[in-house]
Amino acid sequence: MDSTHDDHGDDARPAADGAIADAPERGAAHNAHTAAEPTGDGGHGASCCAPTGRDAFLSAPTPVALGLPARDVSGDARHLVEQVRVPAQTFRMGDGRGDENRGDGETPVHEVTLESFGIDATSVTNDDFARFVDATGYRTEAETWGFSAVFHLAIAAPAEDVMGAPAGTPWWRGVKGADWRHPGGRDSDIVGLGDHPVVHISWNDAEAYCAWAGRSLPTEAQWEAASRGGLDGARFPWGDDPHGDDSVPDPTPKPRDGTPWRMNIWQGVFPTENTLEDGFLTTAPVRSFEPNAYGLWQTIGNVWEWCADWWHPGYYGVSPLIDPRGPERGQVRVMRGGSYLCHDSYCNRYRNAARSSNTPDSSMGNGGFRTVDRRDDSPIGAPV
Ligand SMILES: [Ca+2]
Ligand SMILES: [Ca+2]
Ligand SMILES: [Cu+2]
Repeated sequence: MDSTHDDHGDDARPAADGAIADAPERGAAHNAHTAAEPTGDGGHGASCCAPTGRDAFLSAPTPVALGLPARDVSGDARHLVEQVRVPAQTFRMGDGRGDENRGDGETPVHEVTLESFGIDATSVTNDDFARFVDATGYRTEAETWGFSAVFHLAIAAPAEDVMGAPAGTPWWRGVKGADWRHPGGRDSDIVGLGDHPVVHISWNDAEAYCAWAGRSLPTEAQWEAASRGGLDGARFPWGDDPHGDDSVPDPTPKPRDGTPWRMNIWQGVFPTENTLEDGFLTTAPVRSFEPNAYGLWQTIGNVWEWCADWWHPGYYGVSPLIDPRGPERGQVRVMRGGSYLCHDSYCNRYRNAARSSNTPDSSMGNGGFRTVDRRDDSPIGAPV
């Protein structure tokens, strides 16, 4: 195993994309990274709505082998999530409104050209993920590590299962026994939640699903183009108003204060009092609210969605104009869209342009994914 490390010399950063079979190295690399330079909680993204890495909960994590899919073959009818088509386009990527959280790297706004691609209309659900696990016996990283991150009001576990809270984000707990089948801990289950997004899914878990399903995680550019739904520069998939769209009649039932919400985020006083104006404390069924003009549901809010790319705050300044795929190396992977925990007072990352990230082995109760048509490795326009 360690021979695979030679290519990287003393460079402790994880291997480049696609090294799904390289679990032992990645685990070691993760530990090296977090020991040498903890991601911290002040500078960027992951601190408010998502815990930052497993080491936030564990001072001395035990490296463990990942469970890998029993089979790695292209899917036939395995991946049953409805597909929508994003047309070929050149769009303006990034935040042009000054909404950015400092350090997230949402600027500069830059034009990006993409070919057409198919993408999941919804995030992958518990029912979808169960088909994968039934077929492969795959064990998620939350199961392998024995714990995952749960929002304090969503814990359903005896006190002895609840680990500490990371500094700076006291609303997160590591909960032993929390995983995709037990989103709040051992006293919870997913009965009746088959159409909710699967959560407690690490980037590595999502990649394993993709390998089985013959799919890929979206690149960050694909995700943003899909979420924008063709609306140039808009803050949200439907426009700029978090409560609706000025130009389109809104069929969403009115919540009790008369203000319709178009997404599942947090209303009230974060992190203690959720007024549930949008109807949901944690996850909502994937077809809640209204889809955007391309037919995508809930890119914004509900659950964070992993992207294929490594994250770097300076990437937009150097990224290629055509089909950008992220930095070649990195330590954290991009997450997009925000979650049911996003609230103005702590995190306004429930926007098309917003960026966050986490280590590839991190999992949490508000983290899931959706997939796109499998990518080949040749850049658009390259000779075939
Ligand atoms: Ca909510
Ligand atoms: Ca989402
Ligand atoms: Cu947030």
